[in-house]
Amino acid sequence: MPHPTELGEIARRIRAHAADLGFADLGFARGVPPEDEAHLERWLELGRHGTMHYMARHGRKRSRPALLVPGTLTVISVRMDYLHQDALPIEALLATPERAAISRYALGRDYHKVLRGRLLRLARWIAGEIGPFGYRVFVDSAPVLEKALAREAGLGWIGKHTNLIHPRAGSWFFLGEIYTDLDLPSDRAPEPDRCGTCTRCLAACPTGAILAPYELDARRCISYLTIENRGPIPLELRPLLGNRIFGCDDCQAVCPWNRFARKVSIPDFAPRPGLDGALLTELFGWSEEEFLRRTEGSALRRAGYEGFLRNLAVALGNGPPSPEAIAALEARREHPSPLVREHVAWALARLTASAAATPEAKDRSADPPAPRD
Ligand code: B12
Ligand code: SF4
Ligand code: SF4
Repeated sequence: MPHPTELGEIARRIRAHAADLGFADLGFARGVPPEDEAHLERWLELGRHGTMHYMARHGRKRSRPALLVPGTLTVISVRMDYLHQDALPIEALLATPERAAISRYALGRDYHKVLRGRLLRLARWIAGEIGPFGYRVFVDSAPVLEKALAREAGLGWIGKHTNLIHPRAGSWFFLGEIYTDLDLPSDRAPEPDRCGTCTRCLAACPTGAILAPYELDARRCISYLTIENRGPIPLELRPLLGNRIFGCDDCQAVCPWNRFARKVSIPDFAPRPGLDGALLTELFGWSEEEFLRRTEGSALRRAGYEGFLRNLAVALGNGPPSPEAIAALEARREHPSPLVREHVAWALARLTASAAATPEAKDRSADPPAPRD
């Protein structure tokens, strides 16, 4: 173990090497204050985690690093920007309802793999510099309170939409950590909360999932509904999803601090060919084999093939009642999965109703239009 006076210099060099590995920032945290633990526990008690049972499974290991990895003294927290220069603006996709709006973070290679590989390289480099030390690397892979740790490490503040924001870099970034038994100095104070009187994210959320500033009900969040949720999407929320088939970016897209976000050219985060701006009907035509092949090493895998079709059915049902959309849904009417069949039936009923309600249809038929749900 190095002498304490050497540790400040080591911390400086770790930060410099992290930048060489592509991390946008790095800081050191000892743990999180008791308020975060209390908020987490209240959130769980209120059931706001829905079916994400892994959020409740590990007790206080999530809020106390040394309970998860005994001997942990310092958490090295990193962030990595992901908004790729080649990605289409999400606003443009939301304005074209026949196309799929995929959350910008999921267009390239799975971030867990990208960050984990680089964090391991960073940890091995540190060991090469100072000798063996105890460490574990995490990227959303264990009970870790990543945002609160990053805030304590000086990487930003948790905004009213509950994502971490940096005043000069916005919020389009991922977080990762190295839990270490090194006694590294916290060399930065946490960033102050700069949300001020702004409430844009609360107003922009399509499903009203941000119940109050800093309070997210995951059960209403489109990210949860389209990725984590394995069951049906609640009927009353389906029309609100629009064409968002995997995750949602709305609360971040309206955040004024994202004016300062830098776009990246990291090849791992470049959109996969044919994915960004793809037609819903095209994606809905993928076989399971094609889904598995096209989503190899991608975060999109997490929804599973059934979940992917479920989400696409909802998006098609929310889109224009074109012959192509109706034909694509008809082709999946007898899908072996009851989950997919039910969402397809919902979408077809909706499209048929809206086709009947268009002025052209009214001209063609004397029948009253079918009611919309
Ligand atoms: C569960 C989870 C989700 C859930 C729940 C989100 C949530 N806010 O908790 C769902 C599936 C909805 C989700 C969605 C998304 N996620 Co997510 N998710 C996680 C995960 C695994 C745990 C988050 C967690 O601890 N939640 C627990 C609750 C209690 O946390 P919280 O609501 O933020 O509350 C904290 C504070 O806000 C505060 N607090 C709570 N209540 C109150 C009340 C008051 C009054 C106050 C003052 C404070 C306060 O205390 C709590 C503890 O610190 C982390 C990875 C990890 N291991 O940390 C990624 C993570 C948070 N997700 C991430 C991302 C990118 C997303 C999405 C943007 C993806 C997308 N585009 O679809 C969305 C954003 C949705 C949103 N507005 O938050 C990134 C965020 C990066 C960043 N810049 O912050 C993370 C860190 C993954 C990573 N390694 O990069 N996610
Ligand atoms: S990700 Fe979308 S649904 Fe979830 S809180 Fe943000 S705006 Fe709302
Ligand atoms: S949109 Fe406004 S309130 Fe929401 S996180 Fe950004 S600055 Fe804070």
